[in-house]
Amino acid sequence: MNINGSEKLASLKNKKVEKILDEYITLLKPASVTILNDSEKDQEYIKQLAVKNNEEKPLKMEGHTIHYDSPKDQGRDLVNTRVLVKPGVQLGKAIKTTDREEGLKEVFEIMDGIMEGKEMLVKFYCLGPHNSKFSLPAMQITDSAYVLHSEDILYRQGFDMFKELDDFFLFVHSAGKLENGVCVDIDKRRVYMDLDEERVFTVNNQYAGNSVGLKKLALRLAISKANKEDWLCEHMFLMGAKRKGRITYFTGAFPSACGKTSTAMIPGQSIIGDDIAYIRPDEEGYARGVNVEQGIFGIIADVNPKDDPLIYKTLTSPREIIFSNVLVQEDIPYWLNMGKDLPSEGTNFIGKWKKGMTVDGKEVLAAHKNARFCLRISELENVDENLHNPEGVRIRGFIYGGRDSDTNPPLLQSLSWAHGVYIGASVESETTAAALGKEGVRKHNPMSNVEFLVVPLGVYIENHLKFGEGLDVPPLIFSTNYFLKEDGEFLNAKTDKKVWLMWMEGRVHEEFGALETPIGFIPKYEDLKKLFEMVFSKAYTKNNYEEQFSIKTGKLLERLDRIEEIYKVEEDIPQMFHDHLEQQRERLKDAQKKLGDVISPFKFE
Ligand code: OXD
Ligand code: MN
Repeated sequence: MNINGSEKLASLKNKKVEKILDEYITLLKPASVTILNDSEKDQEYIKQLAVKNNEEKPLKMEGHTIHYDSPKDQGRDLVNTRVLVKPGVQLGKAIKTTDREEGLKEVFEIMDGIMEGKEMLVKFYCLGPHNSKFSLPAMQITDSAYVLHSEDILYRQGFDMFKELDDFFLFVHSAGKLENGVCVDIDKRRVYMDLDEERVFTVNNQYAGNSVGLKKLALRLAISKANKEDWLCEHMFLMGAKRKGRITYFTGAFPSACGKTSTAMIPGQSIIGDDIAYIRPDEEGYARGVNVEQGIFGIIADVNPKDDPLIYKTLTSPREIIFSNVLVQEDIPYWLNMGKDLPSEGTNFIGKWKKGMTVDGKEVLAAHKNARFCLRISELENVDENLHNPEGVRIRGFIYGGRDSDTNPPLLQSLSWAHGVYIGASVESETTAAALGKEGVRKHNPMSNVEFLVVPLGVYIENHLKFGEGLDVPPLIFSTNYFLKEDGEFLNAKTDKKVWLMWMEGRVHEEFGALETPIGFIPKYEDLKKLFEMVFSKAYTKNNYEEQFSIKTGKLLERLDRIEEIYKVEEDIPQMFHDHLEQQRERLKDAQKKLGDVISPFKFE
């Protein structure tokens, strides 16, 4: 077999890498193999290959390209993504598993010869900043230049880390058969995680949530590792909140498409990451975190000059960006709710598109709701100076967001770390387009991480409890809900999240008081009034406050029952979790009896 770049391989002197290559060359049977290092030249090679292979097409603006996924591969595959487990291993109801031996046999059969006639690409990356206790090395094998181009944007290069190293994550991917640069054998799509060997096999897909090893696949391997080693690997953004000339770092876990990227991008603040954080204790007893990534694979729908001015500006100027599954006309990309009229025809993920077109009786929108952009965080004006700091940053607050139209108030602070873990473990969200399946269904999503959990929920919750208890200054825990409605209308403007963030920042520095309710602390009216005035020069009325922050005991009790039902069938949930649930129920029932079903926040003064 002719290996391009064999001298690079030799320079690594890595027996394990060489063995892996032999093994997968034999299995995948590529026509050629190319080993890539961190050089500009190799990155340029990949960019050009993605275009040559038709997986990307250049757009009008310099550096912009468009990639399309199959109409059936527009989100993460929840059915065929599985953890391989040995006989007798139980991971609980939330996690899809397959017997390890059977799964390996199946996926190796699908992968046998899948790269015939194709070029196998091999590259090395670093999850987390370089030279840091957070760094985890990862090796990627793929036949998709789009996957490697995405990884070159989203992750730090890691070739040098592999010199004689034998502990790393491995991702083996093939897009399978392509037509017009798009993979076609979707019915044979598989994403199988082999935790024992810290490797993932993913095949017959291109949507980055399924194909890009270092993203959601590495997230799962790292969750397994973190839970064995007592640190946290979370589906969280990491950002700096700026107030009074200081900067305070927050992480936030939101289910997909629930305002996570736009929270991380709140104007006037700084961003470290929008999706995945590793968090470890530091010597002074604080939590420290890093962004695992260095780029954003963000949802592009709704990015418009009014709601997300910074991202919009970045997306509409020349720089390296991969757009996916948007509408293109005359080499210009268009997406849903971008703040201007869209053309009535063009090309999108189904091919040639015209307004009003239907497929299987359903109208096809101009662009997919889960269409994405992929760019480096360093391209953003609000990039935080600590993006690559090997020490990470001190995290003072965790934010858990959900998507809930009728129950939770927009903002809440937990009564304690353990109560915060209970809040995080009870996140519910109405489903969106980021995962395949029906939209708008209320789903339990603990720490917004449920789709990536590979350890039993009980172990995961226990690890959170222990993590906070081990800190001298644990992060405060908050929850937000941007989606509260009354008579079908949202009760908050999209931009209100900036006020919530300023309040959380003030709470960290003990500058605002709060009202204690049965479900946690809520802001005082006067503080919000001042913040709305200061941040937006906007009047915030008592009526606004009352509508948004009333405690709906009946609905909250119903929600609590739903959560209890779910946890009843999970094994080994820490007693402390059940205690918090029971205490919250008692507090709610008490308040309901004394103050009524829907309680004005002013009653808690
Ligand atoms: C993502 C997701 O793409 O969570 O970040 O789906
Ligand atoms: Mn995500």
